[in-house]
Amino acid sequence: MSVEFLGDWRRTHYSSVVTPDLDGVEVTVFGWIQDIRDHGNIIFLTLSDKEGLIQITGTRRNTPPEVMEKMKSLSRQSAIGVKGVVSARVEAPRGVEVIPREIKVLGLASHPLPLDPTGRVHAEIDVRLDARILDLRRPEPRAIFKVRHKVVSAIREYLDEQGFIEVHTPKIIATAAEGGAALFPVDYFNSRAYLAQSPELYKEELITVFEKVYEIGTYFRAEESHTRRHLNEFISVDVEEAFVDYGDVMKLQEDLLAYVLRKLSDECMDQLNILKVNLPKIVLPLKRYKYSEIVDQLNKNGYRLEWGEDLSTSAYRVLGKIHRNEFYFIIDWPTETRPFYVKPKGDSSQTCEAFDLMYEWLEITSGGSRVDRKEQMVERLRKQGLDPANFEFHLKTYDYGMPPHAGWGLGLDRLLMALLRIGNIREVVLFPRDRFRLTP
Ligand code: AMO
Repeated sequence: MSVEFLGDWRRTHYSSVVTPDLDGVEVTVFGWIQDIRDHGNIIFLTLSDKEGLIQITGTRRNTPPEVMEKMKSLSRQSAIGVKGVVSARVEAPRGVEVIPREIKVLGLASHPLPLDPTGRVHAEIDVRLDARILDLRRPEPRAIFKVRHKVVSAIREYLDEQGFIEVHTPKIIATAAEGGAALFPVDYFNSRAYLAQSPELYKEELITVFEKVYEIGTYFRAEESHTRRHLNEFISVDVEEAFVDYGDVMKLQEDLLAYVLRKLSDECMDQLNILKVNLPKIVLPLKRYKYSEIVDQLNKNGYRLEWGEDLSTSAYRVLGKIHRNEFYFIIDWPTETRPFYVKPKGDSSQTCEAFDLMYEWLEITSGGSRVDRKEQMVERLRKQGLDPANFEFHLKTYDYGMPPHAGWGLGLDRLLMALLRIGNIREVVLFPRDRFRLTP
């Protein structure tokens, strides 16, 4: 079968707006063939477009013979255009179908396909990711990415409304902001550069100009760990604000979360139904547990943790059991567990003004108040074994009037996992990058 030209054919209707009240109206629809059922005198073809499905029904009585022949030879997932007449019929899905007059084959699918996009045949995640485009044609991934889109637009709406401006900071950088171990090096002409792990230092500098900034960006970490919550490339929503502390930005974080949840329940019910999930419920303010309380909770539940230690994956798993269906903050972490830019609390340097937003076992966000005095910054860098000379440009900003400030970085992919109760980060990322996957 040969592929035809689009010519002057243009879509008149998406599938979703072809409804029984259009009975008798001529329409042009485009899409991909999801399914074909050939009963001889009658052929049903399910066409899928970005809005949903519409049934195309060819019959010996109403459809030209050459169109019937064409329908018989079409392959599933081919892209086609159909000109035909809408027919209201109760037995058809959604009570409506299109009787084709003419069909154009616009893009052929060659068989066998590596997986079945109707989802009737189960496929493991690696098989699905290898054929990700076909996989994305299944209703569930489509629903996930529509929800993801809505989450991103809700975040932008909310932060814009609060007076933040969106910024874009460099992704090719000269020095690490989040520790050297997890940097991806890049050949940069005659020198060595790295892929950005976060916009941390830039966003802190920018609050001395714009006061309230945010960035939704792609970041890179060369972590070797292969887990269900880490990727080597991920999206973070970063916020930074001047003249506030970590309490203020925690409030911003939870208000934003409530806004996103409201938006999804108002505008994404169809997708949530496809995914069969109920959104998590939250009551504000979210609980704020001190790190020391978390240590007690873990020890009471049989997990040995000394004050000062960072939480391991198995500690998080225990926390997940204690805090089922709960979004909560862990605050006031030991200073040693946090990066150099986080501000130690009051006179004590033992704990710092840091927090994580958690959902059950999963860390969604980390943030805190920042070191805003140059001398303290130099001291913190040295304590963490970093050379202040490598941070010359950042330290210079402190000479131009660095106010107290605070902010956070929210893992967008992890937020999706929590909202949709999905256990593997790869399900919520279009083309995930991990140690073993660089394609497609
Ligand atoms: P942190 O390193 O905790 O903090 O990162 C912020 C959030 O980003 C997400 N995240 C990841 N998601 C997927 N794969 C990864 N490998 C990965 N690493 C991190 C997590 C995490 O909570 N500069 C600070 C933020 C701040 O203080 O403003 C930072 O980068 O959800």
